[in-house]
Amino acid sequence: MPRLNRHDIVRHLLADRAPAPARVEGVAFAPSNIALCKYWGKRHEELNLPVTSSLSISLGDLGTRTCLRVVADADQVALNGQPVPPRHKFARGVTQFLNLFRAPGQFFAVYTANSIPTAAGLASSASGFAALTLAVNDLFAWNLDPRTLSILARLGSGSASRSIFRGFVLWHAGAQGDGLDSFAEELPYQWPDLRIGLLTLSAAEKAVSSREAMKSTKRGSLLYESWPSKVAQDLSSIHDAIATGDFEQLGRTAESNALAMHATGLGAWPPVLFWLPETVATLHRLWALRAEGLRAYCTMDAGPNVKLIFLAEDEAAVAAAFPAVKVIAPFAGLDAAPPPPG
Ligand code: 2P0
Repeated sequence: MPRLNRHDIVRHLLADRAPAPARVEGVAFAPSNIALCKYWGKRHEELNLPVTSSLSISLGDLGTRTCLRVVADADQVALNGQPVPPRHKFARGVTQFLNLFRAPGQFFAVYTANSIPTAAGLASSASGFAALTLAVNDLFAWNLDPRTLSILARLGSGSASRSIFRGFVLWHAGAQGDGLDSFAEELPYQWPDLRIGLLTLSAAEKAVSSREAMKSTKRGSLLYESWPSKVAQDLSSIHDAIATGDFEQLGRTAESNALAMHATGLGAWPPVLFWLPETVATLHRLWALRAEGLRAYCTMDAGPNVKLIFLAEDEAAVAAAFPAVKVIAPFAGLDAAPPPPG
C-alpha cells in the first residue's frame, strides 16, 4: 500500500465538501488538555498516529479561541492580538495546516488567542489545532461529526485530537494504516470536585520539542519497549478510578504513568531529560507532604513544569503547601457551555 499523507486523509474525509465560506467568519473555542495517561511515541510520523491510546482531562474554559476569515492576497496570522511573521514557526504550522483545506488561491486571516497563561508551560498546540479545525468546520458549515473533527485535528498535532472534547477524553490508538480508527471520544463521567494545579517552574522555551523527544525515545531507548504494556495497565486503572470515583487510584496511576514516560527518555541517546532542579525539588516536597497526609499527586508533560491533581476539599492545603499554584476546576461551567460539536 502506498504511504498515505495528510492530504490523502483529508480528501477522503471531506468527500465532496468544498471550501466555500458559508459565513463571514468561522469562530471556535477548544480547551487545553492534560493527559493522565500519556501519548508518547508514534507509529506514523506524518499522520500523528500513536503507538498507544491515551486518556486526558480537558481544562474547561482554559484553551484557545480562534476566528478565521477568507482574505485576499496572503495568509495573516495573529496570536494574542499580535501579528505573527509568516516565517515564524507558529505561523507556518497554521498555514500548512490550512493548506489541507483551502481552495487554490484562497487565503485566510487567523486570529487566535489563548486563555491559558503562555508561561504556564501548557501545550498550546493541542487546543490550537483543535480550535483551528473547529473554526474551519464553522466557516465552511461542513457540519462534520466529532470523530471526523478529532481525526482532522490529530493531523495538526496528536494531542489536538483530544481537545475537540470536554471532560475526560480517551484517544483510541487505532490500528489502521490510514488512521481512520485513531480518534478521541468523550467518556461519560464527570468529576466536579477534581482539581488540577499548575506549578510553573520555568517559562523558558524547551530545548527539545515533544515531537523530537518522543521520536528519539521510541527509536533509541530500550526502556521504551515496556511503555505500551505500562500504558495498557494504566489506562484500565484510570478508567476504573474515574468510573468508581477512586481518587487515590487515579492520582497514583497518573503520577506513575508520567514518571514512567519521563524515565523512557533517559534510556535514549542523546538522553532526553525535561526536568530542572526545581522539578526534582517539587517532587520531593510533594512526596514528603503526601507522607504527612496531603492528598495530592502530580503529572508532568514534555517540560519541567508540574501539574498537581487533587480534590476541591484539599485546595486550601495544596495552596498553603504550594503558594504559586494556579488552580483549575476542569468541570466548572460545563453544563452551561455549548454542547460538543457535531
Ligand atoms: C500528552 N504530550 O499525552 C503527551 C505527554 C507531551 C507529553 O501530547 O508531534 O504536541 O504534535 O503529535 O501532541 C505533546 O505532543 O505532539 C503531547 P505531536 P503533541 O499530552
